[in-house]
Amino acid sequence: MCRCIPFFFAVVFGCYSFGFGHEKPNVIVIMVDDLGYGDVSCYGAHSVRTPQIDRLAKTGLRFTSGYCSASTCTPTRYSLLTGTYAFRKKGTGVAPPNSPALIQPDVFTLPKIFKRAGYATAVIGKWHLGLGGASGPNWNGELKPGPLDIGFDHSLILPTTNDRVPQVYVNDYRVENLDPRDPLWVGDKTPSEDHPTGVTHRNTLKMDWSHGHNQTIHNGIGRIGFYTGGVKARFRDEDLADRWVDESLRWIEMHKERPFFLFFASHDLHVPRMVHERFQGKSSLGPRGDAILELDWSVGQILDSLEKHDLSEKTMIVFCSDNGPVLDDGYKDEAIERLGGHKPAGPFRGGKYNVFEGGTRTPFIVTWPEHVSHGVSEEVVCTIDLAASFASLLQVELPDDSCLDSMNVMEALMGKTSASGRDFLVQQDNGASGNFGYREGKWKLVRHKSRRATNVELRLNPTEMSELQLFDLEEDPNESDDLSERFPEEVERLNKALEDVIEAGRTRLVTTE
Ligand code: NG6
Ligand code: CA
Repeated sequence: MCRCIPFFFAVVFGCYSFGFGHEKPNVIVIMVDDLGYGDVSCYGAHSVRTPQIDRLAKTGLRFTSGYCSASTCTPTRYSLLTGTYAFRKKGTGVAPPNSPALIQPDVFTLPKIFKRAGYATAVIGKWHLGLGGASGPNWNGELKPGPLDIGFDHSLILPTTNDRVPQVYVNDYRVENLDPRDPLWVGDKTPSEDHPTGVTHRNTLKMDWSHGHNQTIHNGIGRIGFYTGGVKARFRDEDLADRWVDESLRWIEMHKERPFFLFFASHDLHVPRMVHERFQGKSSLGPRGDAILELDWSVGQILDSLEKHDLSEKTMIVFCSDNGPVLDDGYKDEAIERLGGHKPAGPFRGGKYNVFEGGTRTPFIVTWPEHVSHGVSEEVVCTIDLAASFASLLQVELPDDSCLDSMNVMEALMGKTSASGRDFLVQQDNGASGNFGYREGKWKLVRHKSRRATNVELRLNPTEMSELQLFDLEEDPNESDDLSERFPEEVERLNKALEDVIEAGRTRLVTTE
């Protein structure tokens, strides 16, 4: 990794391009929900096997320093699609059920890059980036703006999360199967005193809650938020993975003759981990492990369909997670009790919600037979970089005022021997805390403005933190030996570099020819 060039002095010369000695590849980004670095067997898991994800690793490049940009869902997805750090835009923390669209139609996005290059584009799975104008989603009408207004030709989405109301699919602009005689109402206050909730009807639940998740009940599970109506439109949690796969296979087949970009956003392993009956009880880890098996199956289905249509050689796949692992995330699903020796974050400390490595360092695999090297890469790459990297691959010029923090790491993603990944990396949590991780080479600055962090030992109780800590990731990947007192000048330098990134408003430099 090239470590010595501070970003503000670096000069970017034009776009890297492969000169199109190949056809434009189809691109599938598989972004998993809450999957940890150590949750798949090709990254060291033994308690659960993931043969299909391993199949990706065998035919592609497995990154050991692949990151998502935040340790919760909404900010990672925001920065994946916009190429801009979520901390630069207020209100991009975990989006509530009635969140308006967080990415406006005038923003230049990852799917728009593909559209400019002539691709068909779709998002299938979890969205969690809000829908509708400033007053929020019009659940009974057109859910606009939404994915179709920021570059996707087609969307079949879970609007927020499977634990947030409503449990419906949004197909393009509308709630699917919504009967106008039974309108959908969604709110954050109970609609009536006798509305059954996870508190009043706790004894009827098929999966009990441990914290939160005790408002409207659907499918025997208490949720975050309240809703009524839309009964015909509601899904069964058990069927979500099948639906994402069916829709993806259908869409891939429909577009097999032209380049396509599919954002496959699995809801697995997010709570409630209510997998299809055929996966229930199939892992030793309880529902969380079963969800890993369901995810692995989903990946296998996509790979099989590419093979069936003779598309494997023509398709580049990026596999990653949206944030690190969490065990009990609000339901009593035995994730802690049945953990045994399984290490969801692999060798790293922390997970979802915090800025230790476990929060954002994720499984990250890139495949494109004959173009991407096979093996393991230690280069630092991040989901926020996909925008500039694919723009470069496809020779699409990025408007100067777009994708403000996306770096072109396409050569590193392809495993070119001389290629470097990022010189520096910013890790954020949900956004409002002022907590950041900042990695430069082996050094990692951990800044806790809030003086506390949660889920540090994969338990949700808050842990007190000193404001600035320094770790040597080569010697101490687990971030357990704080070196800040020994190397105060490094702390100062890195903290200043982090401040500069925040203050500068952007880190992608305007291209100079
Ligand atoms: C939290 C939820 C958690 C999960 C998370 C978002 C509670 C107590 N916890 O507020 O269960 O939904 O938000 O997860 O409600 S994410 O992966 O979409 O970011
Ligand atoms: Ca997530």
